[in-house]
Amino acid sequence: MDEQYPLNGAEAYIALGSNMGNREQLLLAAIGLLDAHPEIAISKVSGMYETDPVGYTDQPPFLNMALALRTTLSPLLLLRQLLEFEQQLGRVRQIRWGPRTIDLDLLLYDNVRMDQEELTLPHPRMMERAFVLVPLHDVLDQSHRLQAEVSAESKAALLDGKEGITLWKTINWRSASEPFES
Ligand code: X6L
Ligand code: MG
Ligand code: MG
Repeated sequence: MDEQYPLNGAEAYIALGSNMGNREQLLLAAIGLLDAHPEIAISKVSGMYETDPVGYTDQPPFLNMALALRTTLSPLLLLRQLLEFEQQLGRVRQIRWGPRTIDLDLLLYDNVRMDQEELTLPHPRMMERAFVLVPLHDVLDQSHRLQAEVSAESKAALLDGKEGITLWKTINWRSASEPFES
């Protein structure tokens, strides 16, 4: 049997960003690595948004996305796996807030709150970043406790246009665990 068992475990949300190299291919490669992991199952994939750089603005525009996934990894093990995937996809940390091939940020993990040197949950700055909230809104569960806030903030950001966020493309993504059509 090549079919995977359904993966229960925790619900986590990940933000992805790329502004070096073939941004779209890098985002797709990151999704592929995540989906191939035996303890991670992707449940939803956002649109791909092109976004003006924030923080350090003298760099190329980003493509940003978000994913909803289920995982049996703990928060810290999931974070370390994300950092390992960044390395596999050629991430080299040079300038703080500078260009990167791929950035994989853990935003939310169930309702876990933690504040450790290695990891803070929820992500401490996610609600201030439209390039995170707009894609997150695409994948956030309807019944999530942050749904109203994320929805309001992301709609405002898209409408006023000041945030420099535009939908770049929508991808057709299917989980490896879904059956193929015959
Ligand atoms: C004042 C000072 C205001 C710093 C904002 C915001 C710093 C965001 C860093 C900030 C400040 C960040 C991305 C990005 C970065 C991304 C887009 C960061 C880390 N990552 N811009 N800038 N997308 N559009 O993924 O998020 S650097
Ligand atoms: Mg980031
Ligand atoms: Mg990061």
